[in-house]
Amino acid sequence: MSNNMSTESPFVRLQNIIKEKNTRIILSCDVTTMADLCYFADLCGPYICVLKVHTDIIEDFSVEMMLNIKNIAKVHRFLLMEDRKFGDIGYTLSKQLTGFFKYSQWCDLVTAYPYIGQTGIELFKLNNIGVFLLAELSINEGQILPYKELFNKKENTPHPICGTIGQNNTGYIQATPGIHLDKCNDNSNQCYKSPSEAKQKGADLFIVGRAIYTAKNPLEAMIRYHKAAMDL
Ligand code: 6AU
Repeated sequence: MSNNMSTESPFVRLQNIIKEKNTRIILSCDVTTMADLCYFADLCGPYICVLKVHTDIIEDFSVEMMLNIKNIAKVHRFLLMEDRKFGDIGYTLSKQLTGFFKYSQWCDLVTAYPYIGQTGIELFKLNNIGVFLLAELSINEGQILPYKELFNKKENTPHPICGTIGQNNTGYIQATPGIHLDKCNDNSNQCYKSPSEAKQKGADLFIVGRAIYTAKNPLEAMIRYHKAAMDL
């Protein structure tokens, strides 16, 4: 079975969801069990446009449960993003899409390094999966990556390249990770900023993780970040 029988591109679906639900939050749900992922998908689903996952940190990953989460995504209207940061040659990428995690069955969006080149972009297009290209990491030693060349090819925008993951005005739709209202770093060099600081540096979408799913009251935190991003 291949992903997304929908004829609409992930770009169009994402834009429609952002408008209809009035949300600019991508929940980065970096939990380690499928039960927790299901729980947060349902709890936060109404407030987000995308649920971003790192499937390779989930200890009991199952495709069947992931397809259940896809159903939750249909109910609450959000897209599923795999934050694998793909960066390999076409042959390996195509094996990864159909391998253990079966991304091709449930993924709407992925993150990828620009090094995948046009070959990689075409592969995601074939699977109707939208790509957010890494422009710069949210760590102190983050460097600007060569994402512009792929973007500037007319045939790549708005589909399959839907946007960038970046910190400083990438010039395209920009999803910014490293968002927190109460902290400025973690213990691993993550650089946090508030939604309004991120907005000043070009953010259109805000990727929020631990600030929500490790909060004492995650629903309250979800609503707080949703509002903070909308009030800008
Ligand atoms: O809010 P946090 O710090 O709990 O989670 C941030 C999430 C993590 C990172 O793997 C991811 O965002 N991320 C990315 C992405 C989305 O590609 C890039 C980056 O530069 N920094 C970053 O934190 O899932």
